Amino acid sequence: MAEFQRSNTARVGRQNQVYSATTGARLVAGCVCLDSSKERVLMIQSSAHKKKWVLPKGGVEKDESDFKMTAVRETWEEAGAIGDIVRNLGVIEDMRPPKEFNTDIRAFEEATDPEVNKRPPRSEFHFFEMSVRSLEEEYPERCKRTRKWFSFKEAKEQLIIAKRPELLEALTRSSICQ
Ligand code: 5FA
Repeated sequence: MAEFQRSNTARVGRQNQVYSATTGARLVAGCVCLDSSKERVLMIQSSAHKKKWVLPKGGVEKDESDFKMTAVRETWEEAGAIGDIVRNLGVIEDMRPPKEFNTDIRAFEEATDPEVNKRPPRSEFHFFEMSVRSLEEEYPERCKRTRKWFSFKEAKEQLIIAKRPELLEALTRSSICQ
């Protein structure tokens, strides 16, 4: 990949968001950022829910040619982290029922009609493992949220509290010491 051009500003809005041509899922990419000892992962506060800690990630935009590019950009914008992508952690789908079904999610889950159960994913997450080389002090979202290192156990607890199974799956697929 060509050297990433780090911007001073974060991209905002959904007007350039890319969706899967086959399922309509929102395409998202991000990084599991590990320190050199692989004992700690870098997390950021969710901007929508400040008490929740999540992994840096965000939507693929129209001018981006691969998921890795998006993952590296989002990690820079949201966490100010620079490093090497050392592993592709694969795809994780967000299979939560669509919002219209939140009145009776169990009925939806238990539906016997195979057409009902074939619901498309809402989002498709493409995660990469980054070995962090440096954390910059100046980065686009430094005033929007904070970042913090967590052990595997602490990160797992936070992702369970935040109800983010897709992010916990990405963390578990990484080579963090458990
Ligand atoms: N979201 C919430 N829970 C989810 C789950 N279990 N599975 C999949 N998606 C889930 O919120 C970001 C988005 O994640 C929201 O649209 C929410 O519906 C969805 P967040 O992860 O709490 O992070 P954030 O509030 O910091 O969000 P942003 O960084 O502003 O937005 P994005 O992560 O979408 O990135 P982008 O705007 O830079 O493209």
